[in-house]
Amino acid sequence: MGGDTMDTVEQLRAELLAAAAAAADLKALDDVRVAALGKKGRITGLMKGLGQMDPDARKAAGQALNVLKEEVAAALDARKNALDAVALDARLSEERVDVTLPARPESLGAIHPISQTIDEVIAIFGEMGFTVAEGPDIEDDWYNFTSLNIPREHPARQEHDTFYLPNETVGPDGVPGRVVLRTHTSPVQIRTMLSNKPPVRIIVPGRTYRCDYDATHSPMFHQVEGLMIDEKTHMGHLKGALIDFCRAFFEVDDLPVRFRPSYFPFTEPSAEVDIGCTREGGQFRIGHGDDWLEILGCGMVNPKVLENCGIDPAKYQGYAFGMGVERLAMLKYGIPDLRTFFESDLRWLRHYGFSSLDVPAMVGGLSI
Ligand code: 2NM
Repeated sequence: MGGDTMDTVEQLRAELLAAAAAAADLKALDDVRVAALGKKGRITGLMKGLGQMDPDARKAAGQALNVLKEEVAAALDARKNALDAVALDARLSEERVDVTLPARPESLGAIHPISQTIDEVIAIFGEMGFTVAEGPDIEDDWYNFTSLNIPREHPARQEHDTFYLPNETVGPDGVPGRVVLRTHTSPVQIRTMLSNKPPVRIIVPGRTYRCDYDATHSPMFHQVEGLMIDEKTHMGHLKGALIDFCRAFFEVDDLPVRFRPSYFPFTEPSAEVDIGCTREGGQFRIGHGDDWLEILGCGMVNPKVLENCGIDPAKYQGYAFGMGVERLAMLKYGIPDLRTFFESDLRWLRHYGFSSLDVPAMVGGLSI
């Protein structure tokens, strides 16, 4: 029996190692394992037979079977590792993703021209050292009107121009007033002056609200306003910054810019800024010609406004300006109708929208 067992072990070794190496998949490999080492497996069966042997033969056969068992287990392990590696390779190549490819079947989503225009204005003034400030859309009468030297009788305060809310508050001046949807972003400048010492250099983009709706007015629209305050700030700084802005925004180096005297309660003196254009029928071309297009308002901050914000007008002066974002976007991007900005028409958005990768920056020109 001893010699028989040894022959059997040799034969079984050759057979099982070949079967393990040939197993084509994990299921076949497991069948080999069960057939060799399972409860009714062939090695297990031989081991069960050891009990019937005489002691010497049992020792030799037992050792041989243990070695065989180890060898077969090792061969099964090795084959399993090889099959696992092949399966992993197959899965990795099947699930391969090239993250550098553009989204397919087409890129979805676009930056709204209002957002694009605001980002462009921020990029230009950012280069000049302005930082962005924001504030609430719902304001108190004092921040929206009183602090800005807008008198009680001023038409802007009238019911039909301003969205008044039912609530009442008492302003820092102790006078009760209504809560409003801000009619300009200027209350953010007021809040910034109240909580920061000069120098102040901020740009304030945001939604604004006026009770007005026709082809050129939307009840919600966007403004960007700016404020610069320091000890020796003067009208020359205002002119330089705004001329540079106009030329950068419209990307015309020699764009004609003119300052026309005007009036705002919050600035003194005040001006409106026109840029050169030619009118061809209903259309116009910005940059050349003998016609003018108004694009922003500005002025030196009224000393009364500085005083209202705790800033000494004998020590500090400042300039401020404001512009309508929809108007800027319409002029720059040839959008003919204001109302289309807010219709959420997908065809319009795809046509006038911008790539999210096309981030406005002054380096390399504003638009690429
Ligand atoms: C404009 C035109 C002129 C302006 C003034 C101020 C403040 F708060 F400093 F007084 N902020 N914005 C201003 C001045 C706004 O928009 C057409």
